Amino acid sequence: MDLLNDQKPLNALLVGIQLPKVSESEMKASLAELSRLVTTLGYNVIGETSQRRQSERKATVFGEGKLKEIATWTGGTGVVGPTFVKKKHKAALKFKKDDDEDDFEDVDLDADLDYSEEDEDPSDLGTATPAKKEIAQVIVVDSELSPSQIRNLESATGAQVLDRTGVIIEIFSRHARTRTARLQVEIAKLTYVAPRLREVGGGEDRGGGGIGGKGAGESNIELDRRKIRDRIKELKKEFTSIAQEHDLRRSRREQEITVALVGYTNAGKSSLMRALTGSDVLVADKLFATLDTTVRILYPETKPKILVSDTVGFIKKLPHDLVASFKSTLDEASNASLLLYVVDVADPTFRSQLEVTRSVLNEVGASGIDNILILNKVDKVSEEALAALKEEYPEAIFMSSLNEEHVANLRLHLVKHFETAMVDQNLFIPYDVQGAIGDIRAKLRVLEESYDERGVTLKVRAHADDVKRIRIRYGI
Ligand SMILES: Nc1nc2c(ncn2[C@@H]2O[C@H](COP(=O)(O)OP(=O)(O)OP(=O)(O)O)[C@@H](O)[C@H]2O)c(=O)[nH]1
Ligand SMILES: [Mg+2]
Repeated sequence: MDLLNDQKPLNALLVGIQLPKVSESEMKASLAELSRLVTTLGYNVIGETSQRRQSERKATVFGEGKLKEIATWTGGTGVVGPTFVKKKHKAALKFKKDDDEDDFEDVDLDADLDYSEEDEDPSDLGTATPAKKEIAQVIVVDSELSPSQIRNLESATGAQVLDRTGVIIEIFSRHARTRTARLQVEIAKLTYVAPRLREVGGGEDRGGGGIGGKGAGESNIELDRRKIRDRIKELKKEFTSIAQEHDLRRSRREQEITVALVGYTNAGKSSLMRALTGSDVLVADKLFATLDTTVRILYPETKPKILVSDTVGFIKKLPHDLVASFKSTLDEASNASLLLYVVDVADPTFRSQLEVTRSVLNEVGASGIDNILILNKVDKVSEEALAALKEEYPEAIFMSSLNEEHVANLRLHLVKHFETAMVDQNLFIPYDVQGAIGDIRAKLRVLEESYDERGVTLKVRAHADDVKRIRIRYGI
């Protein structure tokens, strides 16, 4: 992980494991996305390659031929050292997180590695050729690897090896700004890093020496791991207390109408939030710009007011530790009155991105909530493509969050959406009832008013519950 903090840009080679169910174009799209992620971290991507494999769990990850090809990019031997392939390391243990904070259980991340050989398809080999003198110092594999797999690849390539999960966690870690986001990221990061700890300085054999005796390296690692466990416990405790504050704030909002913007990273959620609420949330052409939930009022304000919340974006193969850590942030979505699924329609993979969004939201229990599909960034697609999309998604709202007219239409659509659940009622307020008129004007939409000698009659359009609350409060 140290290399990630290095100042000068390092060259990276991206490598994909193409599983049987993955098509050629899906593999390409996934590598293109990985390239954006890796560039976000400041690396210089110099090439990409992939290999078809039956599983992601091969001990050497790729076949002999592929490893040799990768080594031409890195200057390595292309051969996994004999002490590596079948060697299991104590440090490969991960402690399973449990709801009961004191109960950590060791789980071996290398347990289900497959040590068998697999034939290589010659058409996969040699497709990548390094440009002159360009050497990759880093290999980024588009999957999650076990600690032994990382070690084996490093042995064959002589380069630093990162996996997709590590890359995503690092980006989250750099973009986290608020205390909540930082805590969540740090918990996820430590959970990811702990089992991958190893001795620095190539002392990978130190832990294995002597029957029954612990090598110096191993005990150091164990010590570090215990420190990490303690730190995670501490962070979780701190987080629980913050989470309670958040819950409190959320339950105060429960009476209010909230619209949550959800969707893949970079879809344009924050841009839409800005446009709808006139706020200045961060908009950036980078992945995972937003890691916290922000809540603002729909502008111009409606009565009752509509709250809009912006949430963390999703990505394919979102590391599980991150989903768990960000669950409370996503709770914002599961408590919303309406979800806006924001999609970047100019991205050729938007359909699978929508799938990812749906499945993560299912996981956090937000699947039953009303939703509207927003196909955003229409300014980036051709007229013909747009016409075809309109047939494919007749229900969707097509728009650009950069277009004021489109945004105004969406606002109107939202207002109407909530109004259909409203009823028109007459409220009679005798002159001797104090405060009621002001309260009603602040909270409900008043359509008409008429006065007589006994009091005021207001015709309001509002949710039946809200009207009932006012009636009870003022006895009217
Ligand atoms: N052309 C075009 N670009 C847009 C549109 N909406 C957003 N963008 C751009 O897309 C990029 C990402 O926008 P954000 O609003 O930060 O995306 P996000 O969904 O909040 O992304 P994360 O916070 O990373 O999840 C920015 O460069 C925006 O300017 C649009 O309608 N058209
Ligand atoms: Mg954002």
